[in-house]
Amino acid sequence: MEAGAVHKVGDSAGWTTIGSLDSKQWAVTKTFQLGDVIHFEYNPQFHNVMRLTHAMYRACNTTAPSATYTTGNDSITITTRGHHYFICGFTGHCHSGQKVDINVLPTTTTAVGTPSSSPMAAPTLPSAQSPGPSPNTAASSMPSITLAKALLLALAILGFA
Ligand SMILES: [Cu+2]
Repeated sequence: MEAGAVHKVGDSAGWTTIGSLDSKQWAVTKTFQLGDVIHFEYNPQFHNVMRLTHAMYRACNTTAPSATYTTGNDSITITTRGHHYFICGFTGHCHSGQKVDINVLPTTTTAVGTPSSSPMAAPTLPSAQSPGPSPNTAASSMPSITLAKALLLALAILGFA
């Protein structure tokens, strides 16, 4: 198996309550695949890592984690698809946003003995062709044009203020 990418949670800030809003944003901007490593770096005196179910993650319920990591330098390899929920188990930290949702998308890029390595990874879009613009579309799109004009006008006013 290919060595997966290593994702350091929170990037340079690490796993912390400081800038925790970025922690959620951090996960959103990443693409996770099977075999990738989620790396948590933190001060174990102040933080830990708990793996939870979705319900417990949402509630910041730390009573029965699936796993707990406490070294301050934890690497967790993702071996299953779907969501992986991690929080800090220290009181209040999860509630203040020290939680992360690692979503491994169901991409089929596992190169297990595929002879033809054609790049077929492109998503197949449903070929739902609309039957051409009807005369009604022009009329129905009028309000949005007016709205766009109003928005542009508002922006222009703001720009000149
Ligand atoms: Cu913490």
